[in-house]
Amino acid sequence: MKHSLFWNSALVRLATAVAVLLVMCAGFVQTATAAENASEENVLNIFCWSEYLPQEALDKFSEETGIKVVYSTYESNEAMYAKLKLLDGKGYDIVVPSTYFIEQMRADGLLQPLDKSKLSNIAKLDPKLLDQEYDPGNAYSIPYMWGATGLMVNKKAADPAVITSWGDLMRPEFKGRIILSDDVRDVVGFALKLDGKSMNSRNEADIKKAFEFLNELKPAVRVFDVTAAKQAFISEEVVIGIIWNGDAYIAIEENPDLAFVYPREGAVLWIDSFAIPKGAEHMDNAHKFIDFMLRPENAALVVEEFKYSTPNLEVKPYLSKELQESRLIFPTDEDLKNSEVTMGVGEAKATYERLWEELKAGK
Ligand code: N2P
Repeated sequence: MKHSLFWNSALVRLATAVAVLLVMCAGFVQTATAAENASEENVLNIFCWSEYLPQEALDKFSEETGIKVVYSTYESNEAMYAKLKLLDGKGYDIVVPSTYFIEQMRADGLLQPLDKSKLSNIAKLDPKLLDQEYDPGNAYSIPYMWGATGLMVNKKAADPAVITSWGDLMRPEFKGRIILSDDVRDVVGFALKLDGKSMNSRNEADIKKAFEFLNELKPAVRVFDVTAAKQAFISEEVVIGIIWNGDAYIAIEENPDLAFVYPREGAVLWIDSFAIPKGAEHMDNAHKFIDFMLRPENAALVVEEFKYSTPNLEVKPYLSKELQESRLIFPTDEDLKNSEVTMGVGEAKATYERLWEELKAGK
């Protein structure tokens, strides 16, 4: 009896100790989860083009809000889209697709609608860039930056005054020293423009004809890589080709023999917008960030660093006179005559892609 009493009380003590331990553990686990949640709430995962978000702006955002920014980059819409598809829209809180990819991602259900009540600075954006066919009412996207894909030429190879057309790429003196973009719509876009067609043509015959021109041009092309264009022009590895206006500005600063041309048939324009993937876990932070970047003084940081055009109408006073007057950053209507923004091409997309693969493979 004594014996069993002893054991009973020992058991009770053990059970109590275990219970206390369990409660402590539970408390610990609970605190850990709470801490994790709190830190999760203070994170923002951004997936954006490389060289497109100034570190200064990200630091300023983190300082102001206490939200830690994790910034991953991509080099093309296609790369961003493939990753988002694979992750089923999870893993990122902000992405920055161009027009026709917003349309595609909306159709795929990869984006979620924005809460405009949290975006007080939309009113600062140029209405001309809002409410476009790829996202009526901007339900899913807010323009971040826009720009032009045009021609750059090295004065040592040709007088920029005589280079006025996409067709000038065919001049024999440029053979083997041409850079083109690795973006199908940029490249076919200019070939369509050269033929007097819309760069958003869905007409099979138009598209085929544009590819015939590109197949003829291809032997003269040294490389297809728009991200590498800035460096390739600065180092004079290439003397003519496709470049984005912001990269062109920076390249000219480094190598004054370079000049940018808005081709007379029209440049290929793009608008890149903030959007929130459907699986985003930090919706509030994402809205805070978009609204932060829409503030003119923050949008100005982007123009200062990357020299692209901004949809924000209140940015100019924050920029130096030189930037304000740059036709690379703020093209005139004349510069953009005949230019078009890349839009979705519906079913014709398959034709573009098939002929692009064939062009690249040299068929
Ligand atoms: C800058 C990216 C420019 C975006 N590196 C072109 N759509």
